[in-house]
Order: sequence, then structure tokens, then C-alpha cells
Amino acid sequence: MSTAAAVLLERADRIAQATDEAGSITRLYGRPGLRRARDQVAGWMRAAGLETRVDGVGNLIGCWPGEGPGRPLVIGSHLDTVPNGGRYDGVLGVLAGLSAAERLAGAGRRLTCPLHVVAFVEEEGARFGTSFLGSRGWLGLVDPVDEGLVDAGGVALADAIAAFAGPDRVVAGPPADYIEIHIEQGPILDTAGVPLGVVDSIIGQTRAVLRLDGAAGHAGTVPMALRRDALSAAAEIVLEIEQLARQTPGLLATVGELQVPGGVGNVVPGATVASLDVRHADDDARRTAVETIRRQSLARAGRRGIGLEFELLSEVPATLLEPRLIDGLRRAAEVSTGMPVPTVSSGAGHDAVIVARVAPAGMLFVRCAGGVSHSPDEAVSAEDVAAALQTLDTFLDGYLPPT
Ligand code: HGY
Ligand code: MN
Ligand code: MN
Repeated sequence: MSTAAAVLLERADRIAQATDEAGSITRLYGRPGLRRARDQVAGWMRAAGLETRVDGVGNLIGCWPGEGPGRPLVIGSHLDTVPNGGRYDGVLGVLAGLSAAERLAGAGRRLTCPLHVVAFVEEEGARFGTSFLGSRGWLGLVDPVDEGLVDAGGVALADAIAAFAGPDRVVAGPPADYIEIHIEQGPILDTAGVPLGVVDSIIGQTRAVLRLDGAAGHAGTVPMALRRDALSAAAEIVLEIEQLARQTPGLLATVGELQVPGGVGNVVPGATVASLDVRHADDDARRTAVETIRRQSLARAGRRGIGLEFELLSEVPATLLEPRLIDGLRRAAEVSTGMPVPTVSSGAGHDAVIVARVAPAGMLFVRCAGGVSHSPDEAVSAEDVAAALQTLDTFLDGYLPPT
């Protein structure tokens, strides 16, 4: 399996070259870098003997037929990245599925059901703010609200979908089972000194945007007492959000983007736009925190005479994965590695949260160095990748026809 792991890592390096920004790994929905990555993976799928198609939002699906018809076993993850992201977030899962399909096809072996390897093309939500567009689109769950979204350049999501979609408008039905292999993106496995873990739950998340509307003015003539400085207000709000999260057990709240549209050094900021990402293992606690943030931010802006629009972009509930698949992956990992296989709750969101709405979903985590992710420093070892591939093959034995 070490050869297959080496091939996977070499392919991940090739995909890392498919980027929208030279010098970084940046593949946003609908952009040329993602198209190149999708084409590259499609080529490897076809070379392996899989039939490929691109669906109505642009996801790539590679199909290996089963002994019989029926709902497929799907192995999937995403090809898009955050800006300046890492080379394994999402890509590892797509390439692991491809690798397993390659071995089956190479041996002329078929599972009892079809095997589909799916490369989702929008999980991060980096361009339009709404996450899991790929897996939601794959299942026909894109709602009209999404399509009204526009990116920073004013391009409507509906237009971006039309330009990136394939000719195939078929929406996937619920798979028989869904498996996603993903780097842990956290320190648990690295700290425990083990290569693999299984995921039992994925915490819920809310994404929102706060738009503050103050008054632009000349930096040299508007007295401090008369200003309606939208950036100073946003700064207070960001610190208040951080304080709430620090004081609330289990709450994670992040303002990852803070923009001053058209901001320049000698103008009092008249407007700011802030992103908001709120997560908690308990949905009620998360929703309460979002409402507290909304109320506190409105009050804070109001005291400064500044308007605030608080727009909810997306909400994904905390998700429990399928016990049968958790056990199956754990057994396969224990057999393959002879090491303990911890059970991990994921703070990161994954396409599995969407697929779990309609089908049994399971996730296998792979150790990443220091738990670092969403960074060019993301790293996995060839040994751990080999362990994951061996685990996947062992797990797939359960889908082979009885001999
Ligand atoms: O934001 C997340 O949790 C995932 O990386 N999209
Ligand atoms: Mn990610
Ligand atoms: Mn990911």
C-alpha cells in the first residue's frame, strides 16, 4: 500500500498546482483552478476505467459498476479550498476514493453495489459564503436563497453555477452508504500518537454576515465626537463576540473576514462587512449564542448611531454519524494498523453532514502534523496515508460479493 500512498501524495502535489493564485493553494468555486483540478481528477478516473460525469453544480462523479444495480456506495470529499489553504483538506478523501476504485478496477473486482467516487466542488463556502453547496447540489438541496447570493465581485451564484455545471442535470438519489476520509484538522490524533481515528459526530455551525452602515468622512476634519465610524464599531463588536465565546463552554465564534469596502487611510470608514462563524456541539447553545451576538451587535452599533444588518447565510445542525459505519471503519482501521483507533467529534464541518441527512455516513480521520489545516503547512505522512488506504480496502471487503 506504500506505493498507492506515494501515488496519492504525488497526485495531491499535482492538484496543488491547480490554483487561482500563484504561490498559494486557492481553488474557489467556479474558478479556473478548480476546473483544472476537476479535469485532472476526471482524467485519472477515466484512466482507471471509471465512467465520469459532471452534475448540475459541477461536482465530478466517477462510477465503477457493481455486481448488481442499486444505490451506490459513495466515497467522497471536496476539491475546493479556502484561500491559501492546504493540499490535503478534501483532496485526500477524493484521491483515497479514486485509489480504492483503481485497485478494484485493476483487479476486475466489483462490489455488490455500484461504487461512486465524488469530488464535491464547493464545501468551504469561501466565494459565496454559503457552505456545502457541492454536496447540497449533488442531492438537489440547493435552495433559491443560495442562488441569489453574489460574490465580492458581484457575480451571482446562479450564474457561477450555470458556467461551472456539467451537462448532466441528474440529481443523485441517497447513496446506500457514504464514506469520507479526511485529515483531522485538529491535534487529537497527533497528540495521541496514532495515525487514524473514526468520527462519531460533527458539531453544528452557523454562518452569517454583519453589515455596518455608518458615515464616511474626512480623517482630518470630522471631530472624533461626531464620527459614526463603522470600523471602530465593528472592532468593538468583534471583541464582544470573542468575549462571549471565551465565557461560554463549548462555544466557538470567529470573525474571519472584516472588510472596509473602498477603505482608504484618510477616510473615516463609513461601512464595514464582517463574517461570522459560530459553532457548538449543542444546537440550542449555538442558536442562543447567535441570537445573543445579533442582539449585542445591534445594541453596540446603535449606541454609535450606526445601522447594522445581520444576515444569516447558512446553518447546519450538529450531526451524528452512522454507528454501523463507525464500527466498521474502526474495525478495519484496527485490523489494518494494529493501533488504537480513537473516536473523535469533529469541530470542522464536512460534506458528510449534508449526506447524513439522507443516508448512513461515516468518516475516517487521518492524522495531520500538529493538527494544522487551512494552511499551506498542512501535512500528512506517507505511512498514515498507506494506513488509511489499507483501512479503506479492508472496509470495502464488506461490500464484496460472498465468495
Ligand atoms: O469550515 C469548516 O469547518 C470546513 O473546513 N469547511
Ligand atoms: Mn476546510
Ligand atoms: Mn474539508
